[in-house]
Amino acid sequence: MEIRPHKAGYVSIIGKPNVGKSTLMNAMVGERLSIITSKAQTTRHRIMGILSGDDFQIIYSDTPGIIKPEYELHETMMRFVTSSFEDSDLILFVTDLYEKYEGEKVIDYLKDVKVPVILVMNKIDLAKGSQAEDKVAYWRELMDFHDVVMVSALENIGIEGVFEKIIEHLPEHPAYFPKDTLTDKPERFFVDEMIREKIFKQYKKEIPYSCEVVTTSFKEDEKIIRISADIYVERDSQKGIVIGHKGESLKKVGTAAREDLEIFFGKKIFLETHVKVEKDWRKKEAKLKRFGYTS
Ligand code: GDP
Ligand code: MG
Ligand code: K
Repeated sequence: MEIRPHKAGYVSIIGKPNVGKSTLMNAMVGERLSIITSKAQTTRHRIMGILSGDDFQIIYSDTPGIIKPEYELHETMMRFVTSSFEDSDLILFVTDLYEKYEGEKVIDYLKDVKVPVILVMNKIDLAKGSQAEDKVAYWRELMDFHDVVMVSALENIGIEGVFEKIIEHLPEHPAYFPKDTLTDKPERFFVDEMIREKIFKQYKKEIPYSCEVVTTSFKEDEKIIRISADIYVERDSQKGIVIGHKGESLKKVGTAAREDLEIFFGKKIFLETHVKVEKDWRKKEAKLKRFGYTS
């Protein structure tokens, strides 16, 4: 048997809101690791899903999408998008049947990046006639992509093909993370994301973007799962808003999250949330700690 060299790298999933980036990442990683909601741009952070095998490790990041600078631009978000271009080893540029023909703007960014870019045409389950092929032809006119794949992230069509292309274009490199990194505590990761999703539904404007959720305890008994989570905000004023009058806003978030978690885990959930005010670096440290990277 041929021995393949170990490959590893960071794969950025980019594209406009609602083209299906989160759905695609989840289809590839096989777990619901990032927020999927019809509300655009809920992903502030680089959310990583890590997929490891004997001879590969793919580290996915799900970005907030390419946003026009004049449209609802949060400077930090744009910086984040750009930095994820620069950090990655491979870019999956996701588009769908419905993205308007104005690709030139995106291509300006993509032409400058030095890593391979794979075009992923998503939602082919909805394609009529040669719609998907026509769209692909349009994009290929604009840029010479390293590869093109047509998929339906929702219907799980073509996902294996994306995976093969990723492996093909990834650099030879040892694993970046221990191979059991996310299989270690996927439940906590999932709880974080679920609470974050409810925060996005509950609060307006910048509040969701200032929140970070860290599940601090997850104890599963035969009949009930007891979960504690900290919600970090940056300022006292935000803490007040998150908690709400007589705690009602936070209660709504907790109830909505609990209901979905009960469906997901198929068990009764006891969910406790605490709101904490911490500076940015503290939140990052808390995240890292949870994955065991700092002492
Ligand atoms: P993102 O904003 O790019 O992360 O997009 P999402 O993954 O949140 O998906 C946006 C919407 O498109 C959701 O309602 C998904 O269910 C839907 N969607 C994603 N992929 C597909 C697909 O392959 N086919 C269809 N029909 N819908 C999809
Ligand atoms: Mg998304
Ligand atoms: K997302």
